[in-house]
Amino acid sequence: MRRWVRRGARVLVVVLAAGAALVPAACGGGGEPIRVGFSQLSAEGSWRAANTASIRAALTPATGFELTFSDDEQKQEGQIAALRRFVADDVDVIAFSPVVEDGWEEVLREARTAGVPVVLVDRGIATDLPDAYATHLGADFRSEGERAGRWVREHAPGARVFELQGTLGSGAQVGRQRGFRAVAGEQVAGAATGGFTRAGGRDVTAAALEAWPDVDLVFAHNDDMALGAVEAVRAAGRRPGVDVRVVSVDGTREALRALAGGDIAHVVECDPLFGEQLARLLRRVAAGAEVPSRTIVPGGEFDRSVTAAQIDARAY
Ligand code: GYE
Repeated sequence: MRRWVRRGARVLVVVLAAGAALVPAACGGGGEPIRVGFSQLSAEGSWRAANTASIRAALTPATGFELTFSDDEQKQEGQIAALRRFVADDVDVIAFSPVVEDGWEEVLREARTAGVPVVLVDRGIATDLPDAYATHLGADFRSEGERAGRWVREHAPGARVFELQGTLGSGAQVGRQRGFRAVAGEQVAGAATGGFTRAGGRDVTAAALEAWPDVDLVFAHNDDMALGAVEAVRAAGRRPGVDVRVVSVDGTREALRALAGGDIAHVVECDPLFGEQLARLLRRVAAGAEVPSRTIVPGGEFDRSVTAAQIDARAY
């Protein structure tokens, strides 16, 4: 009741201050806007930029949302602080993309006590807390790692692999590593994290090629690092695609271009453009409707047969 009265008053203020033109936009089809607090883990690369753009485009006053967006720069403390602000603001729903899997219990308990539902976006969390969150929308990272591993088993069964890991402890790193190792674990000669960035991928691959001279395949947990790895292979005087093959995850336009050109050997797709799907889910959660505990965003795979038309059609 308290909520309804106060929100009603707030909408009235908007109408009075901004005039009639704002009314249909703010209502987005009749009701009050759904107030969403979203903590994005950072802006570390092209996948994330596309993901943020897709979410922002789907959660607008015209579609019935009032979005408070927080970019928390790869810091879990920053994300926890953002979540606390959202609870204090009494938003209708919290959504967040957790930078790592562990350490969310306390803040999720606070949200639960305050009655604010939480939606996990993209990466997941590891917790024993019952009903820690309402639902999780994102790709199946383990299956992405398995598919990369299957490609390696089939096309490079004798290769020695350097695994270029994403942010340690993140759902994307943990899942991709588990999946890959379950299929092609015996081929892994060494692993190190490049933090999901291009510069990280380049520097860490340069060091790995020295540490493990027999490495002739890099499995990168994302495209930005894969592109950095290609640079490092070249700088070491070795030929990408010939002396050292690179397998990756995401499917950015730049990586698909490198795939067509032979610098990258295979790409497993991870689709960041699920903003509209998130909007539908948030509407249901805000309305207190039943939602599945997990929704998997599907993704395909690209090999060297990728066409110019497919590359041009990429939105990220
Ligand atoms: O693959 C990578 C980004 O969590 C799925 O995060 C996401 C990953 C994505 O840094 O490019």
